[in-house]
Amino acid sequence: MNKICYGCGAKLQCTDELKIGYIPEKKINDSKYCMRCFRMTHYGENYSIDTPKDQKEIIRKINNDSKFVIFLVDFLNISESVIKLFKSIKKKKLLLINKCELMPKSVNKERFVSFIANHYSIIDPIRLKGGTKFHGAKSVYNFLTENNIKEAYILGLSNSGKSTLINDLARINDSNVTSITVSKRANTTIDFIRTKISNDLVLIDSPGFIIDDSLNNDVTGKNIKEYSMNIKECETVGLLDNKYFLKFDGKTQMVLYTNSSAERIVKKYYRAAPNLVYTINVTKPNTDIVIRGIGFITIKKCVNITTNIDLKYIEVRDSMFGDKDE
Ligand SMILES: Nc1nc2c(ncn2[C@@H]2O[C@H](COP(=O)(O)OP(=O)(O)OP(=O)(O)O)[C@@H](O)[C@H]2O)c(=O)[nH]1
Ligand SMILES: [Mg+2]
Repeated sequence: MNKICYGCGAKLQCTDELKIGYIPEKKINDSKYCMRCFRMTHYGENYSIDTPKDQKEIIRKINNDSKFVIFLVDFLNISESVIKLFKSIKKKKLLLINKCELMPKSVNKERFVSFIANHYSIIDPIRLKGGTKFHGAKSVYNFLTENNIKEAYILGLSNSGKSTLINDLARINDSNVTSITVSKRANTTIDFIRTKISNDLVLIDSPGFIIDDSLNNDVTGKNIKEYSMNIKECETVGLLDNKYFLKFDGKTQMVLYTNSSAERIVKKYYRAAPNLVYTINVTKPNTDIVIRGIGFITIKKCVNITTNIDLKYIEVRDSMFGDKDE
């Protein structure tokens, strides 16, 4: 049998219910989806598989091909590790920053794009996407037609919105292709899925990348939100059910951008917070502390922070949103 699930790209099989692509034998002739995609779409069941396609193999395949690449990352997850992955693609490519409708309204989009280009030394085009109508996919369609791109891989981080983009572009083009499965979970798409959007456009969906050096690999999330807090001297912020702490030695304002649930973020004063062995010195006002896997925190004032988060998960950069109060 050589049928492929339209929802996730896995090869359909009727022998092992616990493996990807399973479909009961009696359904094989009239269903386009595997059981997992069917359940995700119809019952909102949400389960990931833990055997994603090898990331190096994906990059190798793309680099041996001549097609254009659209690389998606949502603004929450921009980090050195992700940009390194983006740069490992040696093809003509676009960095597409997604879910931008959730950025603070005051962010100057042009300044933001030039900051990303300069800070991460990116020479490829960068575009922002997000919105209420088709999640802002029309701008991507315009980019593809303006640049005469007829075939492209859609690559990027898991949960960044790759499959959603293809479904949206199909709807914009009134195409009646079968929808690809989308979900809030990691690794929804299992294998490459080729979709003919129109006579002039073919897009290839791909399994999402998971960043290795991430503190929290559960990319499942609510939508990205910001939490603003005024911090007093020696106050401590607990993250992810008080598993991680940040203790501030001075007064500042901080804004946390994350897709973890609000109830998992608490602010408390600890006389002696446990094992805060790492130090981050914020030497410039408006600095971002990126905690890969959680999001990032903009710190408004110079302050020293002690934490139990290993610094290998942390990146310090100028605030990518700039001084919004300017
Ligand atoms: N706010 C917002 N959410 C979006 C946007 N695009 C996609 N999403 C949401 O992001 C989540 C992940 O979307 P998918 O399209 O399944 O992501 P993916 O990149 O294909 O994920 P994998 O298949 O796991 O690699 C879903 O909950 C989408 O509704 C957007 O522009 N804005
Ligand atoms: Mg997908």
